[in-house]
Amino acid sequence: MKKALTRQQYLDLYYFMRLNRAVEDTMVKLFRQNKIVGGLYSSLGQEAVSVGTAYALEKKDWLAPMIRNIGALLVKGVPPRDVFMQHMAKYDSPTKGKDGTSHFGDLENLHIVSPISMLGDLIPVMTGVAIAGRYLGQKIVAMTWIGDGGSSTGVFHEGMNFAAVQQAPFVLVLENNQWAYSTPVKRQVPLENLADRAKAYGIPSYVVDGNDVVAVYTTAKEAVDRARNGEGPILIEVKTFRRLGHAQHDPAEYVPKEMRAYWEARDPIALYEKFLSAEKLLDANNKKQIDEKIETLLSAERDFAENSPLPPAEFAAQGVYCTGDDCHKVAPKWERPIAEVTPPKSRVPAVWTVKGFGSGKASGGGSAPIHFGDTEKHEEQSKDTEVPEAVAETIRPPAQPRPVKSKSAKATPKKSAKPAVVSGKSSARKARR
Ligand SMILES: Cc1ncc(C[n+]2csc(CCOP(=O)(O)OP(=O)(O)O)c2C)c(N)n1
Ligand SMILES: [Mg+2]
Repeated sequence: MKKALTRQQYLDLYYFMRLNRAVEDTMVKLFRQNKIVGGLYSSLGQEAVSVGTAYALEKKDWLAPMIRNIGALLVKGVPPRDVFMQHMAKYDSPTKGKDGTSHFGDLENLHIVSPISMLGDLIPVMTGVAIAGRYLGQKIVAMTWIGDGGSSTGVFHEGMNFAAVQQAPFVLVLENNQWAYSTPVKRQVPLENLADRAKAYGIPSYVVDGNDVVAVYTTAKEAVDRARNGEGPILIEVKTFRRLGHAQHDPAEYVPKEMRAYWEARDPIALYEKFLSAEKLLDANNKKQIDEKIETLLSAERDFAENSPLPPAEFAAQGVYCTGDDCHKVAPKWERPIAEVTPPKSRVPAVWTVKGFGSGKASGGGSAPIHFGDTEKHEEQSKDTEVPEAVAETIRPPAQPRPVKSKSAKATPKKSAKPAVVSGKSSARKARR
C-alpha cells in the first residue's frame, strides 16, 4: 500500500469498506429473521474490490454491479435503505417490491444500470453505454464486474471483442475470488492469470491484489483515466477470495481449510487498518467516530426499511408488461445526426451496404441510424465471393488425414453422412465448407 492519496481519500476508502461490511452484516441478521425475501449473497472479504474500483469513477460515469458489488452501489451514492428494502421487497424500494435481491438501477441520477443475472450480459450492455457516451461527447467511462466463472461465458468474449474493436471507454473488473459456486478456478480455466484473456482482444490488462484497497483503487484509477483518454477498454483482474458460500444456503464445505485460513489472515479491512494506523491516518478516536457514524446511519436506515410496507397484493399484476406510451415511452432519447455516429466520433467507419443509410426518419422525426427497406443489393455484395485457388492455398492449411478413433465413427455411417476421413485437398475443402 503506497502513500499517494489525500487523507480524505484514504479515509473515504476505509469508510466505504466498513459501510459495505456493516450493510451486509445487517442483511445477514435480517435474513436469519426471515425478512429477506430472496437469496442473499455476500462480498465478505471482497469489499476492497467493489469500493476501490467504484471509487475511481467520476459522478458522471456509469456502473453496473453484480451480486457481490453492493460496496460499489454505496460508493456511487445509493442509500443503504434502498439496498435493505430491495432485498426485503418493500414498497418503497427502487423496484417497489418487485425483486428480492439487487436488480435495480438508477439511469437518471446515479448512472447505475441494473444487474443482469445472466453472467456476462452486462459486458456488451455497458460497452453500449460507453459508446453512447462517446457519441454524446460526454467523456464518460462505463464499468462493470464479472466473476472468474462468468469470464468463461460466451457473451464475455463477444462483449470484450465488441468493446475492443470499438475502443469503447469501458473498464471490466474480473473478480477472481477462486470459486464459481463449488468449482475452483483451476478446474474451469487453464490460465494462471485470467487477465491473460485480454490478449485475445488486443487490449491492456492489469493483475492486482484484491485485498489491498489502495492497490485496487490506484490500478482502477489508472485504467479509468486511460479509457477516458481514448485508449479503449481495459481488463483488471483482482485476485481475492469468496469467504462465504455462493449464497446463504451454501456452507461451502468444499473449500480447503488451508485456503480459507490463508485468505482470512488477509482480511482487506484489517490489512487496511494496519496501514492507516502505521501511516498515522487513523487512530482509536477516529475509528470510534466512524463506528458510531455507521451504527447510527444503519440503525435509522434499517428502521426505515422495516417500517416500509410490503406492496399491495394487486400490485403484483401491474407493470409486468409495458402497455405502451401510458406505461413509458419506448424510444431512444438520443437520436443523433449521422456525423455523431461515424468517425471521428465513433471508432469504426461505417461500411453500410444498404442504400439510404442515415436518410430515414425515426418515429420521433430524427434521423434513423439505419434505413432498412426495399433497397437494391449493393454491388459489392453480389460479386462472386469464391476465393481463387492460389489464394486459398495460402490461407487454408493442407488437409491432414486423421485416423478415426471415436466410437461413433466406427458405427455404420448413415447414408447421408460425410466420409469421416478425407484425403484429397479438394474433398477436404468441400468437407470444411
Ligand atoms: C450465463 C449464466 N450461467 C449460469 C448462471 C448461474 N450462476 C449464477 S452465479 C454462478 C457462479 C458465478 O461464479 P463467478 O462468476 O465466479 O462469480 P462469484 O459468484 O464467485 O462472485 C452461476 C453458475 C448464471 N447466472 N448465468
Ligand atoms: Mg468466483
